[in-house]
Order: sequence, then C-alpha cells, then structure tokens
Amino acid sequence: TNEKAYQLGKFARVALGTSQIDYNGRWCMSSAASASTRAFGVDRGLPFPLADVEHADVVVLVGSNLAETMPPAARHLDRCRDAGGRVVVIDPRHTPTADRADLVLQPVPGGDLALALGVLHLLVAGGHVDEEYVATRTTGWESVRDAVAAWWPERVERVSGVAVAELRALVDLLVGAERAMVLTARGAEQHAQGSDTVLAWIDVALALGMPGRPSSGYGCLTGQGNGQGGREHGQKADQLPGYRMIDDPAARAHVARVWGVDADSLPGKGRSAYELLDALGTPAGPRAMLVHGSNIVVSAPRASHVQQRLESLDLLVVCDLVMSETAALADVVLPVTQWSEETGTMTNLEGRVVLREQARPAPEGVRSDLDVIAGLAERLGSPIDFSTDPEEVFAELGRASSGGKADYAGITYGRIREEGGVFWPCPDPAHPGTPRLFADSFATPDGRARFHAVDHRGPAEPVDDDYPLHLTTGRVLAQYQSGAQTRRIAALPDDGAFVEVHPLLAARLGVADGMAVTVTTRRGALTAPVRVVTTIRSDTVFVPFHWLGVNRLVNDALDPASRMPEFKVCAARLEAAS
Ligand SMILES: Nc1nc2c(c(=O)[nH]1)N[C@H]1C(S)=C(S)[C@@H](COP(=O)(O)OP(=O)(O)OC[C@H]3O[C@@H](n4cnc5c(=O)[nH]c(N)nc54)[C@H](O)[C@@H]3O)O[C@H]1N2
Ligand SMILES: Nc1nc2c(c(=O)[nH]1)N[C@H]1C(S)=C(S)[C@@H](COP(=O)(O)OP(=O)(O)OC[C@H]3O[C@@H](n4cnc5c(=O)[nH]c(N)nc54)[C@H](O)[C@@H]3O)O[C@H]1N2
Ligand SMILES: [Mo]
Repeated sequence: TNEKAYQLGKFARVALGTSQIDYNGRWCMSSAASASTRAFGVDRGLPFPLADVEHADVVVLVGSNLAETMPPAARHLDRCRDAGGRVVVIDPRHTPTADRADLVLQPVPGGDLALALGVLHLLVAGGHVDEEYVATRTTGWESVRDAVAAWWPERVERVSGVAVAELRALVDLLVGAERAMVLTARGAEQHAQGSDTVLAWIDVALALGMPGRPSSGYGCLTGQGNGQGGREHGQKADQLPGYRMIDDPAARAHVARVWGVDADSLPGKGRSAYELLDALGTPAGPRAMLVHGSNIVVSAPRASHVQQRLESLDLLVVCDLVMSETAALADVVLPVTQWSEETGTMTNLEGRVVLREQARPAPEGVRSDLDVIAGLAERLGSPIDFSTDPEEVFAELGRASSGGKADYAGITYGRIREEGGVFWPCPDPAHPGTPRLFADSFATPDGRARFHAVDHRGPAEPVDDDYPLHLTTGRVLAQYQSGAQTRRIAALPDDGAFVEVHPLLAARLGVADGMAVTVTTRRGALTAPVRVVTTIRSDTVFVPFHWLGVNRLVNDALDPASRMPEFKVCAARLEAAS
C-alpha cells in the first residue's frame, strides 16, 4: 500500500538513519519511469484512463502480454477493435495477446529500439511528421531527425529480425490514425538499453503529435498492483514522498518539516536495488538487511550471486506473509497480515488512488506491516513516532507530497470512497483530480516535451558461437512473480519451469515435447522439460521466472539511467539433458 511505502521510506531515513533503501519496482517499471520523466517531466504509467484505449484508432503494444498479465484490461483492446481500431503487438513470441491483434511483429529480443528508429526513419522519409505539433509542443526534434536518417528499413530488418514489409505495415497504420497510442511493458523495458528504448518509442508518439491529444499518446503498462504508488512516496533510493528528489534542498526541507526532524539529518541517495544486493557483506556495503515483501532469491538477476551476498550478512530479517525462499534464509522472520486483512490505498497504472478496505479479521496476534515498522522504530529509539493507523499515515503522506509532482494533498479516504478513486495530482480538497495529463502542457520547466536522440546498442551479452540463442524470461497466466504466493494455491496449475522452443530448434537438438533440456548461460544452467511451440522465434528460448532457477542464468547488466537489470535477453545454449 502507499501507506507502507511511505512509512518504509521514512523508517529507513529517520529510524535507521540509512540511505540504503530501494524497491522491487526498480526491476519492473524503472526504465519507463526514467524515460517518461526525461521526456514529459513526470512519470505516471498512463497519463489517461485505461478505458481511453477503446477510442484509439491504433494501439501498439511493445513487449506486453496483457491478455495473460492483466486479463481484465484485455477487454479494452477487444472494445477498441470492435469499434474499428487496430491493435499491433510486438513480441518475439506470438502470445495470447497477439491472438487479439491485427498486426504482429516478432523481433529478436532487444530489437525494439532499432524498430522504433526504423519507424521514425519512415515517418521522416514519407513526410508524416506532425510539424506543427513538433514546433509548438516539443524541443529536440532536429537531433532525432538527423540520427534516424541512418536507420533505413533494410538495416532495421538486419538488426531486429522484422521484415521491411512488416515495418512498413506498422508505419502505414500509424500514419493513417488520428488517435494512436504506444504502450510499453516489460518486454521492451527490462533491458540494459530499456530506458533508451522507451525514449525512442516516446519519440515516435511525439513525431506523430499524439501525447496530450484525446485517446492518444504514450503509456507504460505498470506491473504490480501498486507499482505506481510504490514508486512515488520515498521507497526509491533517490526519492522522497511526492516524487521529490532526495538531493534537492527544498524537497529535504519540506519533508523534514512534515516529519519533524532536521533536514540535515536526512541521508542522501542510496544504491539501486541490484547494486545494493551486490554490495551486501562487502567492506563498503551493509552487513544487515531488512526485506519487506520481496522474494529476491527467486526474482533477482544472477540469483546465485545474490544468494551468496545474502548469506554473507551478519543479520537478515524478512517480513513476509509466507515462508518464501528468501524468508527461509533469514535469521529472523516477521510474519505479517495479508492484503485482505488490512486497509490501505494503492495507486493504479492510471494514477488513480483507490482504497482497499479490510475484508476479514487478521489471525490472532499477527501484526500488520505498519505495526512492525512502528514497533521496530520505537525499539531503535527513533526520534519520531510512526503511526499504525493507515488513514492517519495517508493524511501525513498527503502533507509530505504537497507541492510535489505526485501531489495527494487533496485526497482523503472519504473522497476515494465517494468518487471511486481520485487521480493525482490533486493538490487541495476542492481540486477534482487529474484523469488526463498534458492536454495543454507537459510537466517540464518550459512546458514542452523533450525528444531524445538515442541509438541502438544491442544486448549487453550478444549471441556468439558458444552461446548462439537468445534467452528471454517472463510470465504465465496462472502464476504470480516469484511464485511465493501462487505456488501454494493448489487450484492453480503448477507444472514447474519449462523451456519454450520452436520445432526447428527442437528438431536440430533431437528433442520432443516434454523431454528434459539444459539451458546454459555464462552464469549457470537449468534443466527443465521442453515445450515445443510454433509461436516463438527459432533463435530464441523462453523460460518463465516463477520458479527458482532461471534467474541464476540471467545477466546482471544494468541500464545506465534506470539501473534496470537485463531480464529480457542474454546469450544461451541448449542441449538435450542426459
Ligand atoms: N499472470 C501474471 N500476471 C502478472 C504478473 C505475473 O507474475 N503473473 N506480474 C505482474 C507484474 S509485476 C508485471 S511487471 C506485469 C508484466 O507484464 P508483461 O510485461 O506483459 O509480462 P512479461 O511476461 O514479463 O513480458 C511481456 C512479453 O514480453 C515479451 N518479450 C521478451 N523479450 C522481449 C523483447 O526483447 N522485446 C519485446 N517487444 N518483447 C519481449 C515476452 O515474450 C512476453 O510475452 O505483469 C503483472 N501481471
Ligand atoms: N527473470 C525475470 N526476473 C524478474 C522479472 C522478469 O520478467 N524476468 N520481473 C521482475 C519484476 S517486473 C518484478 S515486479 C519482480 C518481482 O519480484 P518480487 O517482488 O521479489 O516477487 P513477489 O513474488 O511479488 O514477492 C513478493 C513477496 O512479498 C510477499 N508479500 C505479499 N504481500 C505482502 C505484504 O503486504 N507485506 C509483506 N511484508 N510481504 C508481502 C509475498 O508473499 C512474496 O514473498 O521480479 C522481477 N524479476
Ligand atoms: Mo513487475
């Protein structure tokens, strides 16, 4: 909940007095967040309500398998198509989402940035750039125009694996649309060039004059239930509540006043999630760690290394509601209530703050996260008290966020109940909230959106003779994340990890559906049954990450701007298991 995210940020900076805090959204939407902030001056997953999708003429999904990862949202795509709109899916696998599309492009993993440059090239060549919009609402176009001159379609085909005719088909759809949307998800974002990839797709939306127009523009399909609110209120290594930056003196002064502490006592920026884990137990790194609600042993890249770092700590405390693989390593486990047993707000992918009310009593004697934070703060001799009442914490969060970009000052539990959610920014009680951003101006100092000239670098670990295949990872419908919660639910199908392989590749290896194969990368190996499917590229294999194992293979290369690990591509080889 927002209340926990806020209290955790305050707890780290005030009760523990440490700069070393980060959150799992670093591995989720951080590349999109970084790109949106640079291009638009603010990061709100969607700058419009999700239902606006229904009125778009063209919706381009770059690396999203919405039909399996956000099933309730898929109806908006269907309604869009029922009204005559077209859906484009860009994914190396032909997913159930692609089944609902009019055009499907299957690039090689990591090919999305080159594709966007190819689209921009054809927009320029065909004279399809919205010059008036570019002149009045943006800056930086000239450098993009010059840079994309070198990305002619045949070159894009060589790099991305998408045929020239398919690239042209995408451009034809886009230039024929009055209302076009580009939506990215983890497939495009979880790369060492993820933030540049998102910037390039934002360039496409800007060149077409879309952001700020009705049912048009760019958005990020935020992942977790509270992936949006979780990144707004100070859990991030470099941020304070309301999206304030921790190295901004005015932001520090404001938040310190709300917290009742001296601004000089607040630490500065900490390490990003993977860098923090990598530093554990080293001479310069922390020797004790508190984990709230993350199953790192399964979800972190280069997971064997991360497990070693955790084991080198003097003290590991895990606060969770199940005995996850990470909790099993801990010196102390603090069990907490789960979602239905507590009240709190969450901010959905549209920037709408919603209230999740307690639905059932907590088991006797089990504390909530807010109780645990408050209890620890007291025992640590915190100079200030931590409330355990969610509504009280939310009111304080509102004051701390006041004047920031994600301004919640005008939102109350009462209003959320009455209005069915309130969109931020909502700076005062009389303000109606802001369902749509950017109609008149962007959140940059001059009100204009920024183009960014970026270039394709390719995966940090290219394929070679020893590791000739692309390994990519992601999700299946019936499991959630590290599986800590869903693998315990008997009603959900759980066949364990598997390796998706194209029939051509299977034939070359001499393996049939169900046989065991071993996937090997420079970091480790995993043996699992093969699933032979025609829906994947023949140069790519896919393994879901819900089971312990595949992240031992995944590369820990980080995006230089967002510090996002490269979950979506590394070089691998495949053999029939003996
Ligand atoms: N069932 C289920 N739903 C979930 C979750 C879950 O674990 N299970 N997790 C939630 C969370 S936290 C998140 S972040 C979202 C994630 O939602 P999505 O982003 O939709 O999920 P992923 O499966 O990680 O990746 C989407 C697609 O990216 C494709 N892909 C892989 N590499 C590339 C590439 O280089 N380029 C492109 N264009 N595509 C690529 C994969 O084939 C995959 O189909 O889902 C949320 N919903
Ligand atoms: N290879 C690969 N790795 C990935 C990804 C990928 O696509 N490929 N995706 C990345 C993404 S997008 C994400 S979001 C991360 C997710 O990574 P994690 O956040 O580590 O995964 P979860 O399984 O959601 O772990 C959440 C834990 O919190 C516990 N929990 C649930 N509710 C509460 C609560 O209210 N309080 C407390 N204290 N605990 C609670 C759950 O029981 C569970 O153990 O994984 C990342 N890792
Ligand atoms: Mo996520």
